[in-house]
Amino acid sequence: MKQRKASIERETKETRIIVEVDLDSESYSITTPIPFLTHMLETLAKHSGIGMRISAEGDVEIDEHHTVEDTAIALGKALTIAVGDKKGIERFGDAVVPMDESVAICGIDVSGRGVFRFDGEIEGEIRNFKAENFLHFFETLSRESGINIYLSISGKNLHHMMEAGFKAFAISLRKALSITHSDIRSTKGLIE
Ligand SMILES: [Mn+2]
Repeated sequence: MKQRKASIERETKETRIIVEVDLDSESYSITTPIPFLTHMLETLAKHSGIGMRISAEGDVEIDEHHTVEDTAIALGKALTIAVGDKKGIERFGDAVVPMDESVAICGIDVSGRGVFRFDGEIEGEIRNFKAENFLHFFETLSRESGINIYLSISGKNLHHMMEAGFKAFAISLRKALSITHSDIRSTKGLIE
């Protein structure tokens, strides 16, 4: 089987991001200047079963926005390349993840289009990671990876809500990117 890997290096005046993904490996190492983002990316790697090496640096003294956004851009681009022509992938994936009083519901379609829809109310901040940047991460990742992501979260504890969201997305991704047949899962014969 063709190797499903990619690496992206992206440097701007605001950030420097290196992302390597290997859909058929499981090892990961994540470094970012935003501890909660690191925690979420490790959660994503662990539960998606996707091998990831992510090294992010950025101007977090201004706001964590640039670093979160650019990490999502690089990860999205890497996933697009690693997924390739989408031959044999399951394409759709979903998960419901309860985490104590919170619950996240996710459904994804590796469609090549990249629309993000969020249902719920999420606000607040954990250290230097704001809920608005949690949403911005998924919106950006969706656009750059061409994966439609539906995410619904309810709960009270912000840490649980965001972590359940990342876990539900990770499990959905593991299902959707798994090789389950030998064809293209579309009546068009093409997924784009
Ligand atoms: Mn946690």
